[in-house]
This record gives sequence, structure tokens and C-alpha cells, in this order.
Amino acid sequence: MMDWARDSLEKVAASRKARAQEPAPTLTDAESEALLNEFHPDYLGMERVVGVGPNAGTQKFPLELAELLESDSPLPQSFEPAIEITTDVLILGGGGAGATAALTLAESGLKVHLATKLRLGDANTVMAEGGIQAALTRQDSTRRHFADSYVGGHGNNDPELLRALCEHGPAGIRWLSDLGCLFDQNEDGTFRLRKGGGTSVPRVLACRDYTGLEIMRVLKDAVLLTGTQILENHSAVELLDDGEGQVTGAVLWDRVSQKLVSVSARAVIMATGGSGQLRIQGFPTSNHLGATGDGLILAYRQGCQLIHTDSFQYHPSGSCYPEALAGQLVTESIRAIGAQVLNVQGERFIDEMIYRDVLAGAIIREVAEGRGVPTPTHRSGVWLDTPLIELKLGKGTLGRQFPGLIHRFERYGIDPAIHPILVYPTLHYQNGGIRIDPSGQTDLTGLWAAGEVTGGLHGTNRLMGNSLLDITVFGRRAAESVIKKIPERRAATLAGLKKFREGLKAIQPPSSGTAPLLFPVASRLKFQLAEKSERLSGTEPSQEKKQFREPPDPFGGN
Ligand code: MEZ
Repeated sequence: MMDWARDSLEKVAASRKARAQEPAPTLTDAESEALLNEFHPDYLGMERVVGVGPNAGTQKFPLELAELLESDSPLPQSFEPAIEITTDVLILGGGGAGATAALTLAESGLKVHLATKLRLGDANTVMAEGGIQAALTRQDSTRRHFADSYVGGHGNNDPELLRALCEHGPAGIRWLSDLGCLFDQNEDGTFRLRKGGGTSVPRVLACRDYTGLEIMRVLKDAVLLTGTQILENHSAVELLDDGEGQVTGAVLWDRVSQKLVSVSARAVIMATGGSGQLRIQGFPTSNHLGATGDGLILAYRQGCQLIHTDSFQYHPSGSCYPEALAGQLVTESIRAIGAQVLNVQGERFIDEMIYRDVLAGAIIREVAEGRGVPTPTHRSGVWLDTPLIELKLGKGTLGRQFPGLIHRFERYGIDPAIHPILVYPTLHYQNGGIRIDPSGQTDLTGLWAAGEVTGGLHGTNRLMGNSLLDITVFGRRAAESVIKKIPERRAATLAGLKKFREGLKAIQPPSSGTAPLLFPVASRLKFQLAEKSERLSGTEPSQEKKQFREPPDPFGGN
């Protein structure tokens, strides 16, 4: 197996016993900073300001997101919303944050609709493997959780959001447990806790290596028992507003009947998740199919400030071989229990539990400087020495603690208990997003947001396990705030979009596509960006790119 890397694998095996005893290499703060500045994708200047909307001329965005923020809506100019569904609360997004909000609203007496562009539970929540963190033990405290996360986030976290996360973390875990979430336990019945990168004490609870899947399983089962009206295969394409800055509903695209559906709501909770499928700078992603940043686009058009949108998490250990698994997550927990990261020579070059952004930078450096392991499919990565875990902790440890990992790789003839895994950073998480207050309220009346679509909580580098806690704590807080502050029903119009379209006229050259993308069409986005740069440099786009300029109108006929 992996004969193409035989020499390198022999070096890894030869150094394993000695490495098992050696301490991790250390790094000074200055060296960490240099790694970030020279190699981390966020620091390479591949971003720009946009010319329209509340962050115009100030905040920088990756080129792919900037392009979408400056794109027109897919709604035909002539479209006028004719309300077909009237509800109290419209939740947009069927992942952990949306489901948590729906459950919290269940006994409120409010009528709730949840629209999701795929099926309930098709979300990044189920892709989170290694755990959820909360301060539960005597040696830990919510202050310690705060301090770890604040340092990890480079001090860019919104302190009030982070305080709410840490202080409500233990109650969030109890809530999930009461719903039926089966967190791993020690023999004495206490939760089994692991460390994660940047946690000063063991704080990460897990359900083997499918923690997000387990959490989503219980949330989904519970939501299906409530009166929530679930609209599957309904993508949000635009927010509706009353013409005076209050959000009052949304236009959805029903993918099955191929129809636009207008919804009037007194409150909207945006829980549409992340944007890994934009494949920023060509990176592979660990995200699910629907993660195209839709909520960012819709909220921005209505006037919500977006923050830290130049900050993304490249999870250091994305799978790099076999090709079919490229970008898929190999959980940080594997490193937390001792797997080492090695270059082509079998040399350890970094402490594997250092902050994710620094580790990602170090791996990218190894590859960029020729110390990576090239694959037959023209990728390059470094080894994650998984057999070392079996050596340190005993045979069968990987199978018992990481069944998902074993299952995925075995299908391709690779047994991680015997063979190291090849990894390279993968686009994993959107650190920034819609600005909210600690109750999940956005800048706009009528619009709340929770989960990955929001920004500020994690600063510019999120710690492992804080995203599953985020959806739990802020899904609940946003819904509780809606119950307390839900506004009266008002007119549902496209006034906000009309105003935004006026602003778009100033963008030169104009974007040739529409947004939100709804589903990954990374190739279209790539062509659009190339075409724009040709136009800016004064050359005429090629015939091939011209074709991409005219995508078929997805809503023609409506
Ligand atoms: O929070 C995460 O990103 C997470 C749990 C990832 C992982 O490595 O398993």
C-alpha cells in the first residue's frame, strides 16, 4: 500500500520508537508569527475590499467572497413577493444551530418554520468529529475556558460573546445530555475529557470521532417531535424587509417544485452555517455540500456588518490521500492523544498541539520548501503518524476511539493502525461572519443569527470544540431572545434588495454571476475571478470565460 511513498514510509517507521520518547519541538512567539505571516493563507494578501454594502471600502474579504458580495441576486428584476407562508419565526438553516433554535422555540406558542436547502441535519455540524468543549471539572473553570479561547483567538474575540459561550457551556452540555446525546464516559461514569490545541486542561468531550453526527442525531430526532414545520430542499435566496430596515421574512427556492416561495415572518433566525465550498485560494474543504456562505450574502445585502471575514480556519489535518478523501477531516483528537506530524524524511518539525493556524502554516511551509510527500494525484502533504498511537497506547486503540477514521480509510486499503495518513490543511471553518450581540441579535430588527454564520466569538482562530458549543449556546440564546423580543408583523417587501441593486451599479467591472451560489460551483467562481482580473488589466475575456458570464437564469419562468 502507498508503494509510491515507500522510501519515506520506511524512514517514518525507522524513527518511530525513538520519536515516541522525544519531547515536541518548541517554537518562540516570533517563530510562530513568522510562520503565520509567511505561510498561512489568511496572511498572504489574497483579499480585497468591496465597493458596496455596510463594509464598503473598509473590511477585507477573500477574493471569492468579495466576488459574491458584489454579485446581484438571482431573483428576476420583475419579481414581487406574493406571500405563501405566514409564520412567526422563520429559521434559515437545518444544522445544529437551526435545530437548537427550533427546539428552544418549541414550547413558546410561536409558529415556527425551519427552511433548509438540503435535508434537516445536512450541515457542517455532522462533519465535526473530535468534540465539544466546556468547563466541567474542578481543575477547570469558565474563566480558564475564556482565557484559553481568547489567547487562541489572538485576542480578537468579542469578549461578551465569548463570556456567554463559556459561562453557558456547562448548561449546554447538560441540555444535550438530557436530550440523549451519548458522550464518552470513563469507567467511573464521569465524562472522558481530552485536551485540544490551546486548551490548558482536558476539556473536550467526544462521542468517539463522530461527535457532531451524534449531536445532530439527537437534535434532529427531538425537532421532528415538535410542531416545527420543516421545509427541506428550500434554499434562502433573499431576505424580505419592511422598507425601513426591519427584516420580515425571506424568499425561498423550492428545489423540488422549482418554485420561489415567499415567507412572511415576525422574526428570522439566520443559521445557514459556513462557506468552505467557496474553496478559498483553491483549498479543499472539510465542509458539507451546502456550505456556500449564503447567510453572509443575504444579511450583508440587508445592511448587517460582517466582521473578521478575512479570517478562515484551515484545519491542519485534512486528508490528502487517497484522492477521494481529499479535504476530509482527520480529527485533531488523533494528535491530542499522540499522533505526530512528520515530513518526507520522517522528521518531526512542530508541536502538533500548537494553535491550528500556526500548525497549518508549518505544514504548508514544509510542502512549499520541498519537504512534503508528493502523491500520485499531484497533491503534497505530510505524514500523520497514526501507528504511533497503537505503539504508545496499545493495539486496538485507534479502532476503539476512532471508528469513523478506520472505516473511511479501510475502504481504500489503508489501515491507519499500520500506515500513517497523509494530511494537508483543509478549509474548515469561517471564523468571521455576521455581527451579533450576546443574545444573537444582529444589527437589524427582526433578524437574529447563530452558529458559524456569525462572527466575533472565536476571534481570528477558533479552538477545537468551540463550534459545537457555539451552536448549542447561541442557538438557544437567539431563540430565547426571539421569544422575549419578537416584533409585530410588518410588510414583507424587496425594498432592501432594490437599494442594494442601486449600490451595485457603481461596481466596475460588474460581477457576471449571481449570489448566493446555493450549491458549489467553484469552477464558475474561478472563471468569474479570472475574467474580472482580465478586464481590470484591459484584456478581453476568452470565449470560454464569456460562456461562464451568462449562466442560465435559475429562476427563469418565476
Ligand atoms: O471543532 C472542531 O473543529 C473539531 C471538533 C474538529 C476536529 O478536529 O475534530
